[in-house]
Amino acid sequence: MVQREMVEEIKGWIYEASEVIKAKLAMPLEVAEKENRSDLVTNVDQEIEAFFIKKIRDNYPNDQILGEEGLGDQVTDFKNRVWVIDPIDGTLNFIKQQENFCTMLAVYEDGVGQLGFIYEIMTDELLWGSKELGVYLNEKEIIEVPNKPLEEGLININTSIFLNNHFGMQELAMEALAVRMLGCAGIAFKEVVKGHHQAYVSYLQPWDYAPAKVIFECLGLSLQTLNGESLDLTKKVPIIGSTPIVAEKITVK
Ligand code: 2AM
Ligand code: CA
Ligand code: CA
Ligand code: CA
Repeated sequence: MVQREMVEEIKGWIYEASEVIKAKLAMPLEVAEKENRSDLVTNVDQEIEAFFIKKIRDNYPNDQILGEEGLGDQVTDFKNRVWVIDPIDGTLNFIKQQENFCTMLAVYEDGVGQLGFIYEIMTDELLWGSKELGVYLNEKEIIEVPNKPLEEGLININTSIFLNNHFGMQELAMEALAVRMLGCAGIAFKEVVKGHHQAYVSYLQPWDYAPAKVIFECLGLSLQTLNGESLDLTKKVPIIGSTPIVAEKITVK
């Protein structure tokens, strides 16, 4: 199938899911802890992951699915087509703020990113990228992102990395005009693409960065681990997404 048709189909699923999510915000959430007290999951995370999995299984029955909440497949290799789902990115914000969260989906073929979607539901802002069609913010094409240094802008750093000064990030942060902590990887990557932030640093799982990887590759933005390993979508890694000029300055410790 050509990417244009897949993009329209996936956009339809995302908008349908977002209506469910908005409706669920009016109801009490069931919240459970995962690894620690700030790592939470709700019934909505699970229901939305199940929603996307059904759509994919109905339309692409031979494909593998990697989903954060574990309702998909045990994906051990990225052969053929693999879908990556983060049903609610920024679950803590979803629970505490009812905003600043997004839903994310990516499509890879033989390990190569083809399509990536980051949808911030409450602002109705869909950032999507296609290897064939380019990158769009809703209907507007993004041709290039200004290659600005940290000194001229903002950096978004994961709370734990910043507070514990992992990788010397407090020193790096001092070079920026200010630090932001949005609590949502998808929105953080979107801010870099919009040119509002020059960098985003966090520990992330494959579903947290799979769509951004497609979009950043299309735009020539930099997305790499902080210790120089390539992003292979198999494990949790410390990551920096940034303008190329910022990436050049990051020396790995
Ligand atoms: P999530 O809400 O989908 O879990 C919060 O700083 C950002 O980091 C969110 O995008 C969150 O995604 C992601 N994240 C990755 N691993 C996390 C973890 N163990 N605990 C909380 N957030 C995590
Ligand atoms: Ca989570
Ligand atoms: Ca996430
Ligand atoms: Ca999630």
